[in-house]
Amino acid sequence: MEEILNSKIAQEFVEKEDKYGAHNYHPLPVVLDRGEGVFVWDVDGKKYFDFLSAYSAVNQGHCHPKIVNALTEQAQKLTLTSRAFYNSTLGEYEEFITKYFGYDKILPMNTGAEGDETALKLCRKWAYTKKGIPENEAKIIVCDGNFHGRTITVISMSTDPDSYGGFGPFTPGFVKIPYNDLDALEKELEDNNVAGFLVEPIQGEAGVFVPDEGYLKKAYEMCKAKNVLFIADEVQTGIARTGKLLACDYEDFKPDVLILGKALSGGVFPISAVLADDDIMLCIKPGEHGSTFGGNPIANKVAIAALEVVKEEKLAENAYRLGKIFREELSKIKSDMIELVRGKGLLNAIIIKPKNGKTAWDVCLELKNNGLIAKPTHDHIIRFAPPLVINEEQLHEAIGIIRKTIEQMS
Ligand code: IF1
Repeated sequence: MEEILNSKIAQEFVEKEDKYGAHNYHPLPVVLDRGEGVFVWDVDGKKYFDFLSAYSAVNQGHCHPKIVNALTEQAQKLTLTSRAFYNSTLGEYEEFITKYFGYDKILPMNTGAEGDETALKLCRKWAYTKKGIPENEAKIIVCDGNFHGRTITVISMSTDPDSYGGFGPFTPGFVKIPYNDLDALEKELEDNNVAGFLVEPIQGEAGVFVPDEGYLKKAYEMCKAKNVLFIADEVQTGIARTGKLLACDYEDFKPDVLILGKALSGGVFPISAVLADDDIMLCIKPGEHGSTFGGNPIANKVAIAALEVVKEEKLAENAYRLGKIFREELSKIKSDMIELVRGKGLLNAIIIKPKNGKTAWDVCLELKNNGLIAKPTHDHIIRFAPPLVINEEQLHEAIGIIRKTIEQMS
């Protein structure tokens, strides 16, 4: 366990987590206590730029007043009814979000993984009831390097040993192809038992892997030609993160099934959603799927507020404009530690070439000491994803911290 430099207070928090909590994470040695907008403070009162945004769940900024108010108001009225009964907030939310994204219906869930699981079940059900694939023969194509969550079926699709190692046996029915490879997709689509293609528009965990221009639209067209559902996992890339409301919007097509999570709540509550039109969504009949908290009154009100903030504060436009500045400025940093800068909107990453034995982790430790927190994905990539409410002055200050840190270490 890493020492927390010069802080006995923080050390006590770390030791308690270590003693009483599962060791399923290796956090950066910082103990966060408060958040507001683009900033977080640790237990010693030190202020940081948050350049992870809880893996793009806090796009609207920490503790956004409008979203927190929606949470607290509803929490004092009615928190949970289960779906055994109707409630006075669900229809309002369902109408709001389906019109917001342009779909007939939503199936409300809680975590991103549940959103992906729901989409997989929906796709299989559609395959058997509408496409006529023989029962239990449906196949779903996924991409190498994918990340869709941590449940057993979802890791059954994974190609990352850290995600699936030691958790078998795995759910069958998945076909893996290289990401950003239309020839490989075309070949697999020849199989009449293929029901769907599940893909992240940009692979976040893989290190902000942006596919070629036109890849997504062409893949969508190829799926349509073979009566295969295009399922977009926008849990991380959605809700304005990449400079458009959805990353798929860059290529102007509408996924058959859309999966949302994370910033759907602005980071104040676990909320996910699957959206689809009636011919797909109505394949699931009453009693065939659900969850205790799915579509709960707090989530419904929080999600409406979180989505209103995205439009009211023009977060997609801000992410688009500031993302260009961020990549331009980072590309100017003179250091052979930076191999590459890539991303879209305010979902970016730098590929670090280790120097003097220093890795991406060491860079993140130095960034923390200089007032900016981010976390490496894999050993050599640092993802930079600040809240989308960041302004240009704050962005330049943060870039200054990154530049100073990299130059110090080079
Ligand atoms: C962890 C990664 C990011 C996701 C996409 C579904 C989910 C995620 C595209 C599942 C979740 C989180 C999970 C979190 C770290 C983080 C992550 F590094 F794991 F891959 F963001 F890149 N689809 N991603 O990115 O959503 O069930 O977590 O609500 O597991 O450590 P969830």
